[in-house]
Amino acid sequence: MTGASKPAILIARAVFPEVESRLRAHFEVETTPAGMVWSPDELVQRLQGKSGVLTTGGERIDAGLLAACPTLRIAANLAVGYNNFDLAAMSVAGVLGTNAPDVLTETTADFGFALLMATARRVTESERFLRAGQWNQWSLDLFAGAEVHGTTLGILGMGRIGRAIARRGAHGFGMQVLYHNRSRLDEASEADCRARYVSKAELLAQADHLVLVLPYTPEAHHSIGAAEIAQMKPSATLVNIARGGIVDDAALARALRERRIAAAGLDVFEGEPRVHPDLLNVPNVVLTPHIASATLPTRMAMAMLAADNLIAYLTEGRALTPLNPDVIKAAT
Ligand code: 8YV
Repeated sequence: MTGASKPAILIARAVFPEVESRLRAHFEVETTPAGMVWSPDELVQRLQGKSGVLTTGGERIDAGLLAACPTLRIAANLAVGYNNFDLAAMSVAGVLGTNAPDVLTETTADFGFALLMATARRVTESERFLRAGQWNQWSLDLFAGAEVHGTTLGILGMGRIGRAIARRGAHGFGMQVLYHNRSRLDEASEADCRARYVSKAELLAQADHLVLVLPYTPEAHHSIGAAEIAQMKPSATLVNIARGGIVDDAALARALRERRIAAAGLDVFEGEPRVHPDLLNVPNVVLTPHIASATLPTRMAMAMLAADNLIAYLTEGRALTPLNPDVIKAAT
């Protein structure tokens, strides 16, 4: 393939050099400097004449952008979640969307458990105490936290990551696992992760540790707010590795301050990278900057999958993980 005949693509956030090289073998590539985040208008400008774009969850592909970027044929998301895509508008515009499932499942579940453990056992709160030079006395209940092994793990949203967390809880920590999901798992899957389906009300009431792993949709907005927190045990912890907006962050900060639940661990936030200021001022919350999938091998696999989707679609008209395959059918 000669340089002139290569399709043009944009990598909308800096990726690893190996991923860029793979893409350069097939495309005229415009990259984005490390640390740079394009505004929606800048993104539209950068996409002029481009056939494809590699996005992260931070770039919104909606009807306005699609109308202004008529050459675009595919947006490949470097994330399993794709609430930054208006898929219906993409299908109407004939633009394929792809995501990056599976390659991050186990790593993200590891982190869900890390955050659960850190939250229950007050890891960051006690570290702050030590670093501040306050460890000059000891008491029997110093940073006494919540038990994890043998307790009840609640999981809201039972996709691949939810099931991987359930397996860790059941097989590794002897936890009783309850879950609630839009649809119930089949018997074999329930047996594999030793999880029992319950109503959302029962999940809230029974869980000692509640982990949120559901995808963000408008219906999922504020799935956990003041009313839901009020149904939880005062000793419970809440972990959100799903998406900002699923939890009402202001209501959660209030509940944490008033000790309506024991503690929370949050990797995702409404309006991130901004964090609700009230969350920064309560001690019983562990806060991390959306890093659940962040190990180098996993981030590399996610970026390579996004790259391979761009290559497969723009050179062969197929995709590895299409979200709106109707677009492929319509194009052939
Ligand atoms: C991403 C995520 O790292 O895959 C997802 O849905 O939330 C994370 O793993 C993040 O969205 C950057 O694209």
